Amino acid sequence: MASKSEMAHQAKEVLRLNDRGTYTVPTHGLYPFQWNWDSALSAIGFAHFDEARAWTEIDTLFAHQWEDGMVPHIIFHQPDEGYFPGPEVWQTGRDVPTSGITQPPVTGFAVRRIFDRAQDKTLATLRATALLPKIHAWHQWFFRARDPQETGLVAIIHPWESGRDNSVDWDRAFERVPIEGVAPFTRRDTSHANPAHRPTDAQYKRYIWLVEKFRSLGWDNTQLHDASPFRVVDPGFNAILIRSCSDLADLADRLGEPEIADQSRAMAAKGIAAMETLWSDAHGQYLCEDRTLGTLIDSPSIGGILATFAAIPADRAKALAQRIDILAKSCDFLVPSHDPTAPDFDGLRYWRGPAWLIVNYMIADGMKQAGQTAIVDKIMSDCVRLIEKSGFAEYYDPTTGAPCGGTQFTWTAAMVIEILQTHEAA
Ligand code: 9WN
Repeated sequence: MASKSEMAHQAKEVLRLNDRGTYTVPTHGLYPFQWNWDSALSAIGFAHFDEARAWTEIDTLFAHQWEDGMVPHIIFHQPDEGYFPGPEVWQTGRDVPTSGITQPPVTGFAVRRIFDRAQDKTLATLRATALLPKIHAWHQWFFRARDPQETGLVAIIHPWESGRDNSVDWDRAFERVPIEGVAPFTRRDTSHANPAHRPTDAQYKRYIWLVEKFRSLGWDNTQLHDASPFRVVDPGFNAILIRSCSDLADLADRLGEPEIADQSRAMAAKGIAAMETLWSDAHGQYLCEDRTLGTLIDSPSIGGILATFAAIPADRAKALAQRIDILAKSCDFLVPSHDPTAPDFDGLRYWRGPAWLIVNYMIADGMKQAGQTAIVDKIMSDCVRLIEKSGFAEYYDPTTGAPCGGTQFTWTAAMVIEILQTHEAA
């Protein structure tokens, strides 16, 4: 790939290619619908050249928010045979079908970032003011439905909610999910992407077992948390929620919504304090917690590093920067989604090793806030090296930089636009 401006131009082309008018698909073929955190992060890319389109992306997502506050992880805007599981499996009973679980709530962060930079302040104020109570309702839903014991941290009840679908983090807890008794199905993902880059068949059976279980409970979120055999507290996921609460609080102050500001700040403060329970001195990073067992999960993944996206204490951020330096010794491209020296690392398989630009961006943003600038520069320049070497892939082998999963990927392209515009070292 040629110059930075040529790279930015190509990234824009990817966004246009995947633009369906009022929402984008993550990539043609493999993911033909709207995904939740993909849309929020992609809007940050759109905002650099089309602010109105960026706002529309998020508006469309929130037009499908459930009455209880949840924002689903997939909106099935149009029928498409190319993806499994489709609406006929989820059966959530919505007019426009959606899935019945959620995804990392990064919209609060994205909306604040787009608002802060907006050239068209009138439009930004209008759109952000309308979104504010909806995003707040989603955050409140999280603490109500996914933290019934009021610990300050929320659990995911399906690996798809984490956005890190087949992370090593879930393996042990996932063993509690039965593999038998699931209605027969045909996977579609493996006809679009290399099966060696995707989750296994056994994992898919468990993904679907959970969907069938939640469906049998009528997608009633007052029941799902306690009924799920899979309940894991992910530091990365919680950091995204906490960061979005803090950003929403700042936005609410500026838009004259003091009650939303106070409530958001309280949720963020409680979350930050509770995050300390996930710290592991032995690993030098945060770990996931198996909520069913009440124990930390001995798995050195990127979830515990992404915790830096929230305003964690400075000494923790410093330790995480050191942790990334250690990871850099065993791979050529930061940040691997799993420690390359750990036995379960797999550099090609999805969230069990590959590097992802969106996660790199959030980690770098957190490190920047914590003043860890050397590691920010290293991560950002690795992002650009990955694009130069392998184009706008879904994810990359952190050892070789080889492209994995889908191609011409929307959020990867969006991050490229964002990184080239905002980081001098890139
Ligand atoms: C299931 C769309 C999504 C991302 C997730 C990523 C992958 C879906 C899948 O693709 O998940 O939600 O079918 O594999 O893991 O983070 O949002 O890009």
